[in-house]
Amino acid sequence: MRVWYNTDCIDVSTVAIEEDASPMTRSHLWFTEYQNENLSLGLRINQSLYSTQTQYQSMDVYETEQYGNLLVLDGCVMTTDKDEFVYHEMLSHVPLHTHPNPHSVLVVGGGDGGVIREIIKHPSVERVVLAEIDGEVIEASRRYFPYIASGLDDSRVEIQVADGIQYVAQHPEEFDVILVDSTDPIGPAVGLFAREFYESVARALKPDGLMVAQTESPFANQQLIRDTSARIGEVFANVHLYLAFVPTYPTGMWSFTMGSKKYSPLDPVPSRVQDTKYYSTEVHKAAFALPPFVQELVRR
Ligand code: SPD
Repeated sequence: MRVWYNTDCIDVSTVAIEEDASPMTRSHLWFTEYQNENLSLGLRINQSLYSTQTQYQSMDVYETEQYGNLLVLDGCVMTTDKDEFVYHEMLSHVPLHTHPNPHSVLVVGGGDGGVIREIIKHPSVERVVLAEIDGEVIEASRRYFPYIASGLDDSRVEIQVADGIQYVAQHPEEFDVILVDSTDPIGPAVGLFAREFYESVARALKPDGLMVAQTESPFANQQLIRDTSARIGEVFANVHLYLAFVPTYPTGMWSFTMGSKKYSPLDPVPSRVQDTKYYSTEVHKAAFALPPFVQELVRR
């Protein structure tokens, strides 16, 4: 059996579920994310748990042998049970330890809830808005990723099933921190990488606010990182790129770009959270030490 799904994940890609010649004791099914013409990630799957076409994207949930449950949107790996903590901790705790006293936080995208779960660990945070365009992602996460979604019912969390671009435009000077937990820069997420969006984000932030966006892989998405860093740098007084290692994302090396009106992330406040598996003050500082080939991408 060989079933191919056409997707648009990162330039040229497809997703395959195909049999292999493994012993009968293991599942013969594999999920493959073809990241470009020459690169793929393969995960043995025990079973397909859910598959649908929402109003905005295709969505699949698989149980994998290596990484637990896997969420796939438009053919791209979004998160897995076993390695999600890296991405969610680094997208949230780095900015929340850069701002000295964050009270109100907006998450654009991120309907799985992983970033929300981390944000509410901060005692100073009084209000968190999740602006996710696709309500079906939220529901699937609650059902198949209960730990990742576990913060969504916190009393400080307000869920808006809404276009994040419009939401940001309609809420001037409201937030201390805005986090852009987007899908890859295809389909509904393209606008989240545009200069106009970053200008709108700057307006939605308070005068000392800051933002972070996930900005893909320095190996696989160099032009996107150049463009994004330049755009955020044109809008914010300070722009900084930092790195983390996410095993199931293309190449494993992942980047985040911070735009800050006032505060520098290079001198974080002491850690306010105990139960992290990746984030620490030392990791925070080290994440901004860039290899020369990455420095080259963000040189202004
Ligand atoms: N190629 C993977 C990019 C995924 C970025 N967002 C993931 C959402 C997890 N909350």
